[in-house]
Amino acid sequence: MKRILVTGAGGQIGSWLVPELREIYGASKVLATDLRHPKAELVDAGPFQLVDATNPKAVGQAAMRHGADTIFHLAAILSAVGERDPRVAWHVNMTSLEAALEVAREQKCALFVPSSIGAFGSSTPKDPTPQDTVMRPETMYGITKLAGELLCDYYHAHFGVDTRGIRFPGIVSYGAPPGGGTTDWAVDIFHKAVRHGRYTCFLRGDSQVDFMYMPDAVSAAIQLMEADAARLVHRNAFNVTAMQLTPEKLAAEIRKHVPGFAISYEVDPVRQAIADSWPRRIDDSAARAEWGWKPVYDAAAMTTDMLGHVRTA
Ligand code: NAD
Ligand code: AKB
Repeated sequence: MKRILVTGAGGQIGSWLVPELREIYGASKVLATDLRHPKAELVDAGPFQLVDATNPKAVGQAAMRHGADTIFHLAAILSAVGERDPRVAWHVNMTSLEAALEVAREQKCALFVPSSIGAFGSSTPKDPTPQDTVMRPETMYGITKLAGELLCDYYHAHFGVDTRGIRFPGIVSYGAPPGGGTTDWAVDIFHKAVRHGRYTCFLRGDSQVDFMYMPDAVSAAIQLMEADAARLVHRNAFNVTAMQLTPEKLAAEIRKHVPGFAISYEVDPVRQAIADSWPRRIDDSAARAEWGWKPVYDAAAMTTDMLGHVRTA
């Protein structure tokens, strides 16, 4: 990777990934793009351009002018927002992906596309969830993620595009807030613990899915794009995980630092149904074997770090 374009750069992942890419490859080499103006830090620290990722011409021109050889395509609508307006989710997620794939094909760019644990559905084995298994997602978000994985495989097989992807679990971070997913509770809980000493969760206390801390998610994306292509069997997309959390379990971890922290529950049936349809523990042995995936943060280390940052924000 020498010259990089990032779509959806102002979101939860992009606001971490762009600074890390700029640190490694040089600030001027990483063009951040988004539909909206992101925080000043991202714009001041390197090139930024307003680009609608669903517009292939706009993405193509931005990539051409920047001389991009690699694209990180992050623009998307997430699971909970996607269920509120499924047609918009389909349009944004699929049109923008097709644009990124076509630009990658025409301009010979490598392409990173994040998938999600949302690409699995109720009929998938839940614990453990194998790398290769039944995939019948029930949300529009999940349908776009699975279709996206297949489209990326197609562009690799038929057009030789170097597509690579990760099925991210829920990601916990401070800074830019999450964009409307089912796993957002695991970020919000830290802010409410620090500010109010209590949190009302929209999922049941025993709802378990996979998670990771943002520094691990960013490292994973960069490590996969730097991996030796000859070692990659799966490409689109790799299971990765760092920890399994429930609201009860994370609340207990937070209570070690915030004595008396209280959690209560007001279950949202839509997001509960989504969480219930997702894996409880994914098997990430293919990522470990094919490109050396290994997380740094477990629940205890993440909780200590998150609370330190949220307290000083
Ligand atoms: P986010 O919602 O925080 O950010 C998405 C960004 O895309 C926003 O800045 C938004 O302005 C931008 N965007 C939306 N429509 C656009 C368009 N038409 N053109 C240009 N930009 C547009 O999402 P995120 O959490 O940063 O997720 C990035 C990617 O990672 C998505 O594909 C998401 O599905 C995937 N992912 C995220 C998580 C997670 O927990 N954050 C987990 C699994 C997968
Ligand atoms: C969401 O909840 O939609 C995302 C995801 C796991 O894909 N955080």
